[in-house]
Amino acid sequence: MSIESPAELASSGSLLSKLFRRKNLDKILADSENQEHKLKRTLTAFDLVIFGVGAMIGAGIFVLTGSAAAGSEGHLAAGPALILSFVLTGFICGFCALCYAEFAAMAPISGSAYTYAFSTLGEFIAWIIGWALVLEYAVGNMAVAVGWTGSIKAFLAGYHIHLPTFFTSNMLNTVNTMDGVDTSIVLQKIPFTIPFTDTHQILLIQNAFNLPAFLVVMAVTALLVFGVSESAKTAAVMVFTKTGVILLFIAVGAFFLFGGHMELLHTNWFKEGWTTFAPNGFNGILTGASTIFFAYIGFDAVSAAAEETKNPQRDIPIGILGSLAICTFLYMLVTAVITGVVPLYQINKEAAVVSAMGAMGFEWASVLVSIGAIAGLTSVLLVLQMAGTRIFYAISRDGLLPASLSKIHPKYQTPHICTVLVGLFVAVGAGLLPINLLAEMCNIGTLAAFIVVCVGVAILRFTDPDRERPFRTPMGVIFPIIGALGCLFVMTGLPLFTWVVTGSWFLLGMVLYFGYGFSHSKLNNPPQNPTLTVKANREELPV
Ligand code: ALA
Repeated sequence: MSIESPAELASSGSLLSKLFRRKNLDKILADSENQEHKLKRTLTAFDLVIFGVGAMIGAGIFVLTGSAAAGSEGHLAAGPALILSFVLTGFICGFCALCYAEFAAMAPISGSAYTYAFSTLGEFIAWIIGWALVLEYAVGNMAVAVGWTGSIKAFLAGYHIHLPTFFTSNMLNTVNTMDGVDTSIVLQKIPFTIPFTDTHQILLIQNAFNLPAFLVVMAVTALLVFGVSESAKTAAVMVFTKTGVILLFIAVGAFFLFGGHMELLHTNWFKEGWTTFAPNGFNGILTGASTIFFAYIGFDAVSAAAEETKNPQRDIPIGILGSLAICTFLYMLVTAVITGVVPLYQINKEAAVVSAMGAMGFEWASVLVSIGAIAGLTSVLLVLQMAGTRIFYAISRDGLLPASLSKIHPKYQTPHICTVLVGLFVAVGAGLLPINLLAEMCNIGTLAAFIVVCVGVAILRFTDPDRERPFRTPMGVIFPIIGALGCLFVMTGLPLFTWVVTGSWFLLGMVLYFGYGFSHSKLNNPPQNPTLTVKANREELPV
């Protein structure tokens, strides 16, 4: 593989060569081994599976399953065939997971897709992917926080406590005029049709702010500023709680469905056949797949722990593929229970799992499931928020964002400035924007990152064939290509409106890169004395 040194790059000068300047993979690996505060290798394969499950089970399954199965503004209902959407997305993610596993085992370093892209496809693509990952982690977390409020509301509703809409709803909402709108809460109605979506949609500005979502994000931010090990312990407890309630939900559902309550079912789709099972055929399944893709987001975060893993070459592939397999299986069963026990039109789009439990008449279990959902969403908030700040940190360390973002707090040893900034951004977004738009924007960002990882793995097979690959995606470059095409395919199921909003995000990214990153990149300013600068650059996180 021909890798240019920073000095060569700086002197080569042309715009194109600067845009595609690459970091040397061997140098990144050597730096990570030699750094003063080397990360401790303590994690096992089991820990990584827990980590992956912790990052995945959240708003996707607890909340979005509802709107994906029953349909929402501009989205076709998948119906019970949402089970197949999970299989489809699970397979596509599986191909991408193999690529992540190959990359992470080959280069067990932090920074995930951003770092992989920097060493294979060059700085410009790495920046785009870094920017896409911010979309994945920060905007994804806004969606999770909105889902968190939904779960709190469902929990309190169990005790007949109903919180006022003006501080539990988002300021911006897309609603379908066909659904009837509660005009009492609408202060300003923008009477225009959102272009590109169905003609009955309107965008509303309500006199509302999602305060619980805002507060929970700020609490998570504080936890992350004060210490990562505390956050990890908190997340582990929450992972066990949420997995436990998911298993409880499936067990109660199986008892309900097969234990003599079949006559109670409203949507007995396994008796009535395909039209009830898949009300909108394949289109519904595809739309469902693009929405619930959100539920799979997080397995890639396992690769971020590569530098802290005892035997990364073996354990990272197990962690990524194991957590993906477990979640796919659980998601299919949960969807079967929800759509088996609740009629499509009655599925609660704010808290699908919790209210399905209530529909089965097990009040005590319903309370437990709400607690599990709240714990589950909180752990996702923690993991994604941490991953998001680490990406910002890595980008700023490379000079593409201001250096102050990678400053470490002297006492808490965490990147406090970028943690607080990301926290504020996420908290305000969670207070203002609707969950579906947020989740779909997050999906586009993640799908883009997945595509780059697949393409990167394929490219490296040709440009660097002799590098040791402790884990190899089988069948040459076929799986990476299928993974990349699969992601493109899922992307096509997302509404055009989401594309336009996401496009604006990337435009902002371009402005930042050409306005700042391009000229401040560390590769642009190669060290005069490399030894000294490597030391200066070692402002690494001790986590
Ligand atoms: N997969 C995570 C969730 O569903 C992001 O909340």
